[in-house]
Amino acid sequence: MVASADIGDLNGDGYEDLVLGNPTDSTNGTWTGAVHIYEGGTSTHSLEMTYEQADFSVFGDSTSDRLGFIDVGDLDANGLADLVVSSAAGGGEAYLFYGPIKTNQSVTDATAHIDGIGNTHCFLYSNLADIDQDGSSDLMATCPESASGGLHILFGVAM
Ligand SMILES: [Ca+2]
Ligand SMILES: [Ca+2]
Ligand SMILES: [Ca+2]
Repeated sequence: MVASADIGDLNGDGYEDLVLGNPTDSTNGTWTGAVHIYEGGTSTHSLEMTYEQADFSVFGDSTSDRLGFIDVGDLDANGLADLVVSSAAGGGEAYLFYGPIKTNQSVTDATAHIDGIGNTHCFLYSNLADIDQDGSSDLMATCPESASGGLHILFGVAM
């Protein structure tokens, strides 16, 4: 199941890569979830791609976490694409992976980890955009069931 898809140069080779979030992946247990990255370049992929054909993946490690809601942007404004992966664990969590990413990853490899706000769907509908126009992507997290009810914005920091 593809829950979300985005494009960005995650491995830093100058070609855009295809990123697919698959929260029903069960590689490490039932619905641990995964993100699959297909490298762009001069060679072509078949139009009928399977998850097994991904060049590398990010795997969840806890049953029912459903890792796999993704966004690609440049959080630290260094010109390299970064990956935000959300899961349904606990109050909904987000994992930040700073590019370049070139090999299989686990959630324990994430550069940063953000906990949700006490409800079950925080970050699942997150989005990246440069709201303050300083060159860094900013993370918008909608937490529809939180007491404060809504949109939280985490500003990226240019380095
Ligand atoms: Ca690339
Ligand atoms: Ca970056
Ligand atoms: Ca920004």
